[in-house]
Amino acid sequence: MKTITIDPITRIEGHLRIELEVEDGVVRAARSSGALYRGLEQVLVGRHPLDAPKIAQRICGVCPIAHATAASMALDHALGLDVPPTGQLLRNLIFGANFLHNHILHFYHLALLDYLDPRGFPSLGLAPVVGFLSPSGVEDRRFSGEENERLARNYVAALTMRRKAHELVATLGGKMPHEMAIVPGGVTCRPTLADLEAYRFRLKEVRAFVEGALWEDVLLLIRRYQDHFQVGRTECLLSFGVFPLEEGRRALPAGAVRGGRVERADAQAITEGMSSSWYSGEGGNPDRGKEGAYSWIKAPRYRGEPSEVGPAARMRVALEFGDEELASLITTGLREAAACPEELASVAGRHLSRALEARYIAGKLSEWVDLVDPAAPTAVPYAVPDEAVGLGLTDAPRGALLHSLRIHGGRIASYQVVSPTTWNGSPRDERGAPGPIEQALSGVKVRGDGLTEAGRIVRSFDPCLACAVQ
Ligand code: NFE
Repeated sequence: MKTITIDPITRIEGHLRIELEVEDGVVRAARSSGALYRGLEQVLVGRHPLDAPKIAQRICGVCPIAHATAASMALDHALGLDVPPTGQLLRNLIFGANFLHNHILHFYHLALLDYLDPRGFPSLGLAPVVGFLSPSGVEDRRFSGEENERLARNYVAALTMRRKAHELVATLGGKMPHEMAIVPGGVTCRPTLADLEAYRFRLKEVRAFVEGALWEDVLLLIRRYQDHFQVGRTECLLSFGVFPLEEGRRALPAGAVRGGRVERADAQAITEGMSSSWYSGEGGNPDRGKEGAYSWIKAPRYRGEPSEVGPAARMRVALEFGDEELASLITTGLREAAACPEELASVAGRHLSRALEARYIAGKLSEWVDLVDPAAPTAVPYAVPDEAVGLGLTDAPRGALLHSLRIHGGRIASYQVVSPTTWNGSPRDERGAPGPIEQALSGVKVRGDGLTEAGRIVRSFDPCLACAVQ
């Protein structure tokens, strides 16, 4: 048995250490370890509740809109606020644009370099960055010269598309990262017809890229790596759903998958353990010396099970609970990729899920922007009570996100964040059950230093350690 340590694993957000125990070229056990502590939950204690959406956004520069949204939803709940329909549409338009940014970023700039070989294309003007585009240690490259060239061109084009997606957020949210509009009760922005037209104009370009280049490139990757539907698999999935619509519906619905069955999700079934995490005491105080612990990430569980969250969970759940348009998009996508629903929670399935979801969201944003009435109210007034509790559940680009708070004496008395990578990157729980990334790595055949296989599996989850360690 030999131990392979990858520390840090690159091309993700934040600092993740992966340890593999390998025997006869097969991973017998894996450990995923969050190697930094942030503690934004502590920063929020004692603050005015209205500070929460602004401070919580500082958890992450990649998904700040997710934290602004979840914090505002927790305050909507605590303050008993009903967001008016136009306010909700505008929240969805800001958040949806951030999803598109995340998915383009993940495929082209984080994951694709595990497959791409762009050497020898001086015509692209990429010579100065070829070393960066061809990370060392990557084996099993299967694209032809022509395919590599197309992917490398789209890698560069994706940089512009990410800027445009950020501009979409800023058009309604004021700026990006860390937008200014999402508040308890709705949004502060009152878009003019010109703002809406600016949003439409940019969205058209980003949508064309998502439906064209991104979709075609993901399909190409899947066709060359069809066997990756069998690699990095997990079983239990969870989605809180995202993009609230009228009557409590969400455009991407909530649900859980256990034992191959899709069921309604129940927030009461969520627990969070710390047995392998560097926290101790009632309040979960940081304790780097804790015996047997190996991560700053805690171990959330759904009905006691480690559960994968993210696009694969959302697409799997949407096949069951999504509307006809969404279910048919996923069914057609699965057919084109020659895959079945059970294979979504795999390396290839996660890429497919993200691309399908990006197409769906881009289409929905185009519909929603046309529904905005610039004269309609976008927020409701509120008063902050002395005592209250609130819970905000939404999916973020990387999966299920929970914010909860208790208000006492008009101030935040406690604040909790359970982010997508807390779920996916979690360490073993008190039963010794490994987290989803650890499960996905177990049993995998590796070559040499394991960088190729482990990198592809871990990055397929799109981990963000900055979010995971509060
Ligand atoms: Ni820092 Fe985030 C998303 C959240 S992941 S990126 O998506 O919440 O843990």
